[in-house]
Amino acid sequence: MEWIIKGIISRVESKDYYVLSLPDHLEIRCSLKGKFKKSFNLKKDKLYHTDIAVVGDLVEFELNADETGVIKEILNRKNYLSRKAPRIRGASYRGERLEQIIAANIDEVFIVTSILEPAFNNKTVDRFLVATESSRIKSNLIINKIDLDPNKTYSKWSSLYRSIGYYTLETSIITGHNVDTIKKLIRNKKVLFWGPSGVGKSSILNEIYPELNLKIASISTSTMKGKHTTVTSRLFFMEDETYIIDTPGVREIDPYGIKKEDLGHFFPEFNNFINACRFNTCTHNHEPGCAVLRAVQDSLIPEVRYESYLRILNTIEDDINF
Ligand SMILES: Nc1nc2c(ncn2[C@@H]2O[C@H](COP(=O)(O)OP(=O)(O)O)[C@@H](O)[C@H]2O)c(=O)[nH]1
Ligand SMILES: [Mg+2]
Ligand SMILES: [Zn+2]
Repeated sequence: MEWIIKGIISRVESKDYYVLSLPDHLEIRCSLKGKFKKSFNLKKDKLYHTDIAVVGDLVEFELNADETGVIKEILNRKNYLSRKAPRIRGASYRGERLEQIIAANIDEVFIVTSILEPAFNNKTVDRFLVATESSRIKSNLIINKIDLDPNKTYSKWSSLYRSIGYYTLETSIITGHNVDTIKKLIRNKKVLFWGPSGVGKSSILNEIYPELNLKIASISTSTMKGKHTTVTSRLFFMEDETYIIDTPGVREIDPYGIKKEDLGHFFPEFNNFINACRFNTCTHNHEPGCAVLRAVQDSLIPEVRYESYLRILNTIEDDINF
């Protein structure tokens, strides 16, 4: 049969099975054509990432007689978001860590945090921001649960991130504060909600689109396998051109594939100074003539951001270089 149709991967069940979203909220379960697995295995020794096809991928598939499908092509990705694969046995090659792709073809990422329960952690936020910056995906920040913070300690953080240039929203699903603003912002975009677990990602999404009812969505899926332990993201088609990717909570992320001398570029407020450093390989860590360091001393770069920078710098391993 030569009937090629396009769909978007909305869920990865395993390396062999993918659920595709089609217009009109149709879903179809697909396997992957053998050629992908063959080339994946062939390249295993040189492989840098853990995924063949990911949530958000646009694919072409052929329909089988039993209403399942076979993915024949994975179309080029406009972009993708990734992190270092968690340190688990089998996920590393010669001790180096592989790249785990979270999702592809994203217009904007919303990094969701809460001011309390769990407490706001700017170091964690900065790691997420470095990951989105290095993927060149526009990111916004949501500080949720402001109803728990009558003294408005969150405003210190929102001002900080706004001063850097990040669009930052303070929200609460208890008072409904700014929930409509998010809804307007994500209209006709492909957006991904990312952040630590328990901060309210799914709650906010349910508030914006009650029909989403994330729990019901997971119960109605064709297989229940791994329902409670799933570590994959899920894509939902909403109105018009809007789609949303909800991700499972992650405690910490390590940005992938960043060289020490490039890290500064993923702190946008450093960019005005980096070119003035004496050495073009400056890592802005006590090198003489470092303009970034001087800017920190002159309070032109926020000290807390520079502390985050140093901490990430010190944890960068020697990744595989391309
Ligand atoms: N007080 C308060 N609790 C919230 C708010 N948003 C979410 N929660 C609660 O935080 C918990 C975790 O929410 P959930 O959406 O599962 O977080 P996720 O892991 O980021 O998806 C739930 O008990 C929610 O009821 C909020 O704005 N204020
Ligand atoms: Mg959730
Ligand atoms: Zn420097």
